[in-house]
Amino acid sequence: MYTNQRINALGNRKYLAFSLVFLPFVFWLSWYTYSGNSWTPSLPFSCRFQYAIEKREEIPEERKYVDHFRKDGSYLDHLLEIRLPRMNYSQPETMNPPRRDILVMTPWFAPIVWDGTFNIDILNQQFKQRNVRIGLTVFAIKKYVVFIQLFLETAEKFFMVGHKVNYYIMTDRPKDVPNVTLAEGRKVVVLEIQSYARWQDVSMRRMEMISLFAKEQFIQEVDFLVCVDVDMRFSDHVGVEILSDIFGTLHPAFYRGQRQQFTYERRPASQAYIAYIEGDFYYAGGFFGGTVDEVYKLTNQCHNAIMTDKANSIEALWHDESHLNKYFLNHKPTKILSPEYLWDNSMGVPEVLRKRRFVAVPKNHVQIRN
Ligand code: UD2
Repeated sequence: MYTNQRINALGNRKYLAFSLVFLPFVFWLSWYTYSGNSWTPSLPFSCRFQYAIEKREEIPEERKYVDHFRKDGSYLDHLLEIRLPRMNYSQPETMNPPRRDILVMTPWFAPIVWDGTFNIDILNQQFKQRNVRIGLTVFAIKKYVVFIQLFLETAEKFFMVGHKVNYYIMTDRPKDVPNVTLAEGRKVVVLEIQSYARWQDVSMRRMEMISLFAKEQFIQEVDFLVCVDVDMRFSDHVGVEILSDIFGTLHPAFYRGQRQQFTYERRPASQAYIAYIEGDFYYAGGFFGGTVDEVYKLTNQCHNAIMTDKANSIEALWHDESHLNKYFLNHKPTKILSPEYLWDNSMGVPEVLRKRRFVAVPKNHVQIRN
């Protein structure tokens, strides 16, 4: 009897222990699901997921939910219903292309962006629905800080107007970055970096810096990166029509040229070497971009090639620009910007150029680089 009571009591205690420890554990397990490095609640997931998609820029930690469920097919079940509103615009005509004077498509079906080839209202709607965030990286080392003010002021007028923009200003002189009034949803992020004695190294190290910050910071903060020279001003619309996985820009001095005339690196000893029988276009070092992933791949690969050249005591003819051209030979850009997006007024204004959107600020090279 005593024994039986003990057994019953023991049984009751076991049952109590089971209820107190095991049941909450089972409940906890069903509540949580493993996500990457962290435990995340799964029950309220669909609400959080929608919320994460809609508000992700306000609560960056929510991105991990989105990223986790993208890996899994259930993401497709949770997609928001996205459709364009009714819009009024002229019909695209199959037999009447808007431009006949220029190439608008590469042989690998990448569009070449010229004025008249796109409808910005449709594109703005599409990118707004994606709540796109754009990072504009620009380097202002040593005396080049003098260009920041005009660059930012004109960017506020013409660059990605109505969209979210982070201006990433990489400089060795953070105190010299001027205060410029910015529209809502846009901010300046000053990143202090080291300077190099030679201007060639300043130019080439941009690849290293962009790849480092892409991995550490940009990937958390923006969807696309646009990487440009600072000694420039925006003088007409530059918007979401430029965005694509990976894009480059036709250099203003070579967009009409034959590949043999391009100033590619021609010495086989360099990683940037391109033979005379190769090459599609000559791309400018001063304007490229894409998704953060793709820009990371590009800049990381170009930086490694620059370092290999350095170890072999060779420096490509046009520095980072030569390596960029080599990269684009092997990894074709998914969109190409016409020279409207990088022009130098000292080259005049050919008829084909209906707009000059981003133009070089005249400078004394020796004075400013010294
Ligand atoms: C020309 C071309 C550019 C590229 C480059 C080759 C045009 C409009 N531009 O630009 O596309 O072919 O030559 O290198 O045709 N920088 C500093 N501090 C320095 C030096 C450079 O911050 O002391 C940065 C800055 O962001 C500048 C960029 O590096 O915009 C390139 O500068 P650059 O003066 O070498 O290039 P630039 O204007 O002659």
